[in-house]
Amino acid sequence: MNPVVVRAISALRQAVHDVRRRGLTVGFVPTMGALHEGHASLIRAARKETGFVVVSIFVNPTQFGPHEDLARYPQPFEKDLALCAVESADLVFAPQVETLYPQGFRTAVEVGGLQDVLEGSSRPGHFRGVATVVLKLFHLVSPDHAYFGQKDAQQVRIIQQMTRDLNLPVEVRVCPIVREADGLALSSRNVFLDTAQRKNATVLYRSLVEAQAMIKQGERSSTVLQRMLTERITATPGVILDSAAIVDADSLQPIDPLREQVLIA
Ligand code: PAJ
Repeated sequence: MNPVVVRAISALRQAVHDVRRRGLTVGFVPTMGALHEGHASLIRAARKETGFVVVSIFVNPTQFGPHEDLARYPQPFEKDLALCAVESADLVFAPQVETLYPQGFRTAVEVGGLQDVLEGSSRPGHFRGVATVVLKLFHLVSPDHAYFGQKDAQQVRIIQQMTRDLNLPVEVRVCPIVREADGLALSSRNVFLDTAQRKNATVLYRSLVEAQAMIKQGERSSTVLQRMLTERITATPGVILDSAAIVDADSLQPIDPLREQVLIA
């Protein structure tokens, strides 16, 4: 069955209110559309665990920098709806920009310490935009569970921190990364890659797997691992490395030697 498509806040609130009165739990999958199998896996996880599944499709302008790809971010809305229908989502919330950010909007959520490192250091303001829109969406949808992909590990960490710090009554569920057969993580932006770039992009997965294997064999030096990652990635034609970092999975701070749970980003 096709999901109900809702654009207005009042209609969304009414719909969620109605299903809650029927005793159903609400699962929420926030997205920016251009949906693929990675998003589908989150919708399936929500479908399994909750009685009413809401997917939001909103290309959030506040998380894009001035020189980023906001204007050309893919928006195949009808195709997205078809995927939501196949995965049996109940409601698609697709607001206009002015609905979430009316004239005079001023408030932002900052998750200090976690938002400015790793991807945040090359994309200033990105995670402020993410945290702000996710908080708004949590308030609007008021889900019991919200589903995020481990692919965006820093995003997950920031949302978890925000949820805890602000006592949000939402359980954040983290779902595994869905990859292509050759290891490239599915991403809405992969359509921007030409054939050669698409092939070269697999260096990311290959070098992560190699680092993981080195750790399993006992390597504990972050410096050694980082050197391997940097060499592998910069040696690949057409690839420009922003940063290769090994950080504590909780604080996202560099860690050397490795201990407890680490994140290779
Ligand atoms: P978007 O990039 O559309 O991703 C929506 C969700 O799908 C995120 O939780 C992301 O981690 C997950 N996802 C994307 N590719 C995946 C893959 N290959 N495997 C598993 N999960 C995957 O992330 C955003 O949108 C935005 O920042 C958002 C949270 C919606 C706020 O605007």
